[in-house]
Amino acid sequence: MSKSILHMSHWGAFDAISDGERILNTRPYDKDPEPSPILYNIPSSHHHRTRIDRPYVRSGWLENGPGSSSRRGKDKFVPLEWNDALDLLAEELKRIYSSFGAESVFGGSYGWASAGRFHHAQSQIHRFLNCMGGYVDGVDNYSFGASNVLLPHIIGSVNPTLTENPSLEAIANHSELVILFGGIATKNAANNAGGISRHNTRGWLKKAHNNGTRFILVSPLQDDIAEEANAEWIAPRPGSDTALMLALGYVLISEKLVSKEFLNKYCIGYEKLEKYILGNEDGIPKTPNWAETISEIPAPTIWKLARDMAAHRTLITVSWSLQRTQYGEQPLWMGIALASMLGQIGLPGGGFGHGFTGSFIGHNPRTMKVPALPQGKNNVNKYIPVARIADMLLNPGGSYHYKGKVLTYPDIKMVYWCGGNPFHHHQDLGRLRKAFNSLETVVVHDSFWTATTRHADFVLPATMSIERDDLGIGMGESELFAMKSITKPHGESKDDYEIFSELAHRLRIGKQFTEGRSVTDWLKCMYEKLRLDLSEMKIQAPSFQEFWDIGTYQLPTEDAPQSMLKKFRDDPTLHRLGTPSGKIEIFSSTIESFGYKDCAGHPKWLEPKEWLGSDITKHYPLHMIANQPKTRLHSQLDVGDYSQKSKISNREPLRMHPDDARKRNLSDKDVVEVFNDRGSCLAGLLISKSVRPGVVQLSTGAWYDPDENGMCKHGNPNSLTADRPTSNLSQAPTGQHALVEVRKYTKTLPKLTVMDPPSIVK
Ligand code: PGD
Repeated sequence: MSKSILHMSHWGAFDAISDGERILNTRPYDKDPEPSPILYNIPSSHHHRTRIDRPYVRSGWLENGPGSSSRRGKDKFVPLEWNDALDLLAEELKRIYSSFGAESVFGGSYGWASAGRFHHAQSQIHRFLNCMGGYVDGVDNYSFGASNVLLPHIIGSVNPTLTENPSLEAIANHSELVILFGGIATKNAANNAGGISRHNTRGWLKKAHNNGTRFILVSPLQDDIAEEANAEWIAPRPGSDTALMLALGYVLISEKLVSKEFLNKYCIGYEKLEKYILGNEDGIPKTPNWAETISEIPAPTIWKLARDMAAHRTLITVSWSLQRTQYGEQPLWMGIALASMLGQIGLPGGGFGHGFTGSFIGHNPRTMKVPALPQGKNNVNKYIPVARIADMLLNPGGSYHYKGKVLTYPDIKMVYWCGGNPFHHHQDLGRLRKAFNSLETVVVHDSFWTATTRHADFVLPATMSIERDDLGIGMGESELFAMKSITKPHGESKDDYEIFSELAHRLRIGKQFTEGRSVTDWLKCMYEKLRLDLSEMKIQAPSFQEFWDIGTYQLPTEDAPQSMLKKFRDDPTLHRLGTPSGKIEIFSSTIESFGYKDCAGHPKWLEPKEWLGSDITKHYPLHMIANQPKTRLHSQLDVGDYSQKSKISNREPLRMHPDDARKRNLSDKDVVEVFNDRGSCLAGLLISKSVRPGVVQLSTGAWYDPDENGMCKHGNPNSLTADRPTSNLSQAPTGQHALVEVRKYTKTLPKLTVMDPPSIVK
């Protein structure tokens, strides 16, 4: 029997036994109290028929050369020897860089890829393209794009929301009332970028509940918090949270429960918000009755909740999902304003929290940086907010607003992607297809025949992390893992590093890219840097070999945070915030000066284009929530057993309230068609009372599988979502919400295409 090998993934550490080729058994890391079952997608995906076994080039690209093509996504692929594929690609890179310059290459390459510090796909591609002369980058992210841009104006930086959220321990010990706008979903806490050693959200929620903490979930989905919290459920119309928060503020004002002391000392601009809440700005007082007409939450519930908030140590949290909608800046900003009105920011277990689902909120954070692969310098000064990719490709030279500036889109000829799946993560995938068709050449490295690889011209097979050595540690985590390869690579696949090295040698930038190091040399070099940093802290870490043999190493940590902005509360002069005033900006004159109607100087209720109060409901009366999946991370390993078991007639499950199913004459397990003006997809129906009436929930990540009319046969919600930015300020993605209608699918059920490799020319 071979010995078990410890490895790390975004959804947890695990031990695996293999015969060198196949994984025979996996077991979660023995120190993980609540391991994630997503782990069980790994063995079944490993040698799945959709693994890419060797390099391929799209048949139309070989026939006609580079250029726009509507065959992308439908074409056949020609298998090539590695040397031939890399020679051809090196020539194409030379042509693009010499004819159009580095400004014509989009290498933002957004995506989570796999755990591992060295084989981190984005670092690899950025390093390579920087050696080539640079690339057009994508800034911000799909997770918290609006927060990233808004928060520097409000609290000086996004960082407090990544590192100072009160820990679950602080909540269990100090919070009396926790109001979670958007929840703290266990499925989201299962994943952490770079890895997670101990899942513990459910345990802490249980402890908090036993200690008497009262949880109130504000969400259209009841399971956005674990049962252990025993939460009360308030289910507003999706997208109406800002109205609800404004009315809570109205009660605090009218009952004189506002902490003027806190506002005067730590905030600026409250008076303008108060004027708006009282209706002195627009003639509309934001009363609980007003909020009831918008959110459908009864006014008495709002009155009572506000009084309870003022009477207890209260924590208000806003999830990342709330800002992933049109005007997503508003609930976040208003959440901070509301917590400021209560005056508890900086007190243990009180104040404000954001993005309460990353595992890093449950741990004592590490005190030091961990080494990463240096990416080099990008000499191209052009970038786009990451979610503007289709706009950029469809409007070269077009202008758009961002952070108070007017920018122009570059003219992109080549897209090079490594470690992401835009045909999963972007909105309005039909539009993205048109955008990709306009390109001269598309290059993708991935391990699987995802929808993105099917839309590429060059497809280069990347190893999975289980097939290579790496160093693993998650965001904020303190346990470093020796991620040892468990099996040899599938087919002829290579690490991204090896692929880029071989290309780099052909392009005479080999030395610059590799610095003459093998993978093991790099791992040793990165570890030695960490060791040096530790020795400066008077800590003697084991040698690389000792660490590699033991398998893990515990880095120093600090106490878990008790509350966000504690230091600022303790001393607002010494720890002034990075805002122009150094305080929390409830009104931002900087944002006001941009003159954007869709994001003014203070938080406001702005009616979204698509929500249950809009006219569009005449045709599309259901509000679809396209949230993160339970059975996989994004689209990763959708072919794996655990993800596949959740499907209904091979389609992604769509949840609907029984009243809505009855109105449409639908039964549990029916295959349904979900549609709107932008597109359609099939899904398998799950009738559930955990979904608010009027709402349907379809998780992201089912591999996009369009038929000849563009209908996704599998159930990817981004075939229905709008490619609409949050606002002119952030230009962030809004994939969480869309209006749709659902009907029974009565035609013969089409076979999925995406679960098999594309047509290969022999
Ligand atoms: P993943 O499925 O993680 O999705 O979007 P993202 O593109 O990150 O894609 C990673 C890809 O990398 C996979 O295809 C995987 O096989 C590949 N890969 C893994 N390891 C390696 C490697 O080592 N090398 C290479 N070359 N490839 C590798 C996620 C994005 O989706 C995110 S973060 C969010 S928060 C968004 N959420 C929503 C949402 O809430 N609603 C909608 N409608 N849409 C969303 N999209 C966004």
